[in-house]
Amino acid sequence: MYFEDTIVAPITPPGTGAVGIVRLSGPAAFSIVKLIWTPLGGAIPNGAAARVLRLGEIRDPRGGAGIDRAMAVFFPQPKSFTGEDVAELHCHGGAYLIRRVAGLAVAAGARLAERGEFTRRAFLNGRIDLTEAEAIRDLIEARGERALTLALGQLNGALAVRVDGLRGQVLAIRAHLEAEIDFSDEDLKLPSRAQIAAEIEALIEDVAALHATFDRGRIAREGIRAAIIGRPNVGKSSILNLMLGIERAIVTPIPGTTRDVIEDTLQLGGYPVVLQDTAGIREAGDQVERIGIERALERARDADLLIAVFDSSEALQADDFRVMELLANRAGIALLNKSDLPPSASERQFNDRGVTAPIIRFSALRAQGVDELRDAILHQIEAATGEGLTDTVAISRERHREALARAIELLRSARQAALDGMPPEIVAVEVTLASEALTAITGAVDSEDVLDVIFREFCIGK
Ligand SMILES: Nc1nc2c(ncn2[C@@H]2O[C@H](COP(=O)(O)OP(=O)(O)O)[C@@H](O)[C@H]2O)c(=O)[nH]1
Ligand SMILES: [Mg+2]
Repeated sequence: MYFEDTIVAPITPPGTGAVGIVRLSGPAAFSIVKLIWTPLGGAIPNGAAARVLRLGEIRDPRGGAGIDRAMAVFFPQPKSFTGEDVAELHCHGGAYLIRRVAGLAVAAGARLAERGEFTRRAFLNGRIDLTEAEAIRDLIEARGERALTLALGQLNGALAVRVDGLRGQVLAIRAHLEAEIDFSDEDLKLPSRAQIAAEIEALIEDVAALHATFDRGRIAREGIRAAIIGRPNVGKSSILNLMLGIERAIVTPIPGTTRDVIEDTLQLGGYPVVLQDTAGIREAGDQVERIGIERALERARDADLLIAVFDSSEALQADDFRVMELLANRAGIALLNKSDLPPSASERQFNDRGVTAPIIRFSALRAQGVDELRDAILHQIEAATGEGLTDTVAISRERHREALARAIELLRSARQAALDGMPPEIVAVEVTLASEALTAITGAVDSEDVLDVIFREFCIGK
């Protein structure tokens, strides 16, 4: 499937840089580049031009004015990113310069590419499947090591292979059912209904296992949001600054200093952790502070993890008890800060009030308890992402999750139909729909595959 039009776009970010690249893709990509760019030292001999960067000059063909001294490279179809003829001009990275070069290409017949259009063409031309296309975006947007590993694995086809494996299982079941439909009156040993139901059950478990990787994928990509909460002056902002290693939030002995939410990202175990410092929660306060407290409560609600801070040098008070209540039934950590001072609050009081979160003695002043806090956060991440952290496959998108959920639902009703002794055609319909749901993840299509499996498994033609 090839497109008639040739698209062009700067593929490096807008702004200034050492190099800016303009890419063209489509049937006229080469002729357009040759119109605006001439190699230094004469024309390139035919056949010697592919995939080699060459120095040349860009000129406006209408006026002949020189624009830039730039490199060009040609990737002939089909072995290019999009599967079409692709050419790139590696120019000097000036914002105006790059716009001018793209403008020349448009004047010469190219059309400005839409967002993601190169990748979209790569998919439509069969160069990559949908999961690989998504992986390209994930790689670019990765904010931590985990996200990179998952995205690269997915780009290399890890998710596609896993989904294909599941589809293979579906096809095998379908082949069994179709054999029953086609050859039920012949003398063939066919799997029993209970056997088919058991096969479907095993498949449901495998699909569910992949479905369960969603949180890991999401957390790897987006990180976890950890809200630092507590009454005023317990040391929340000091803790944020200490964990980040920079003076991000203002620290003063005046209660109610922090009013808006201040957030920044920390890397822990390859996951981004978005730490959010919030206004101290208390009953009193002026109007601005009250809005800040509202926001703090909001963040506390939305956070994946609560880091509740208490001043251990003072007796616990009503506002502290309110913070403890926020910890109930949530992933949380309690920090007894200011442990460099003589203690007035003890762990026992937390236990007595039903706090089940791990309690860490901390001193932002002396930087004590930092390792314990990091470990506790990591522990929470591991709990949220599931055990198998070594698994390099994880679904990362709602689209994947919905497709898998649909497949599970269809397989459950197929299993039930098999157990109820429904005609094989009925079971086959559900199973086929499940296969289509899985297919939607990679965008691959199956039809001949079913026949292949039948012949391979049953050797009918012998
Ligand atoms: N002694 C001692 N003082 C601390 C500690 N952490 C914070 N403080 C002090 O407590 C006051 C309030 O700190 P801040 O971080 O602004 O608290 P927040 O209102 O909870 O954000 C400041 O004067 C800090 O220097 C600590 O671990 N030990
Ligand atoms: Mg503060």
